[in-house]
Amino acid sequence: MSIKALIFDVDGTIADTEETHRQSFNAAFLEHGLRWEWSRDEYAELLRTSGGKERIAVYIESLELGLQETAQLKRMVPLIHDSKTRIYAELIADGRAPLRPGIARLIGEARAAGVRLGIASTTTAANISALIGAQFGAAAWSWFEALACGDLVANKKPEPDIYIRALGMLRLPAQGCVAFEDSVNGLRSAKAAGLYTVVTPTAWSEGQDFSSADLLLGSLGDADAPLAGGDAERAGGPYLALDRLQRLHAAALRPTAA
Ligand code: XBP
Ligand code: MG
Repeated sequence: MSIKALIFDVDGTIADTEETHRQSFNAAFLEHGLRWEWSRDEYAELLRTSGGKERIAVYIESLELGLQETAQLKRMVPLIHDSKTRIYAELIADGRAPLRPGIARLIGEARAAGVRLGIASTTTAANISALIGAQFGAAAWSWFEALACGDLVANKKPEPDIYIRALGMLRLPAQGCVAFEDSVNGLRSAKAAGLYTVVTPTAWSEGQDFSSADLLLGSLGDADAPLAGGDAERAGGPYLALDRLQRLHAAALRPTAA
């Protein structure tokens, strides 16, 4: 099998979590006495910045306040983000962000076939732990041999650093791995690290430029959420099975005729 590991992005890919993130940001602002409230449209724009702390900082800059007030607010960012992470983990624990179609199935197929698993995410380990725990159970944490996330790298997506870190943890070359992403930042990060990349956009990322994706699907599909039309054609059926992905990945590795 040419695929040695599957490396999953988290937010938007494993589960559609950004609405819960948005609510958590707004609750944290309130907790810190800030009269900020990010609407869905505003948040969709702010999502172009990877990283919650970086996103808050970009928002503060957009307020165009005086130098002193801007600096004072920026000093609050780590505390605001800690509150936001606590609130998010509490919200996610109640199972409100279900796994996207095909995630549990494909992870099960990979485990049965001895294909290793990794995570490459911008969010924090605490957030990932809350989601994995809520959706798979705490024991699932051990399924993922590589957990590359949050501030482990200075340069977040779309830079390739987080995927390079995950590959290093797995001690695998990019050519032996497949990345799963939902956003253009994530796609660019995975492609820059040299990985075959499957993109399953969400409403938050629809319309972004996914032209460099190796495979673009509405979701990975499942028996109870079958793919149709072009998605089913590209996936080779009502859902993307590991053996089909294996054939697509192997074909992509073959040198194209000159
Ligand atoms: C998506 C992100 C994260 C989340 C918020 O991460 O960019 O910043 O929006 O989580 P992924 P934090 O790479 O998993 O798609 O506030 O913890 O950053
Ligand atoms: Mg994502």
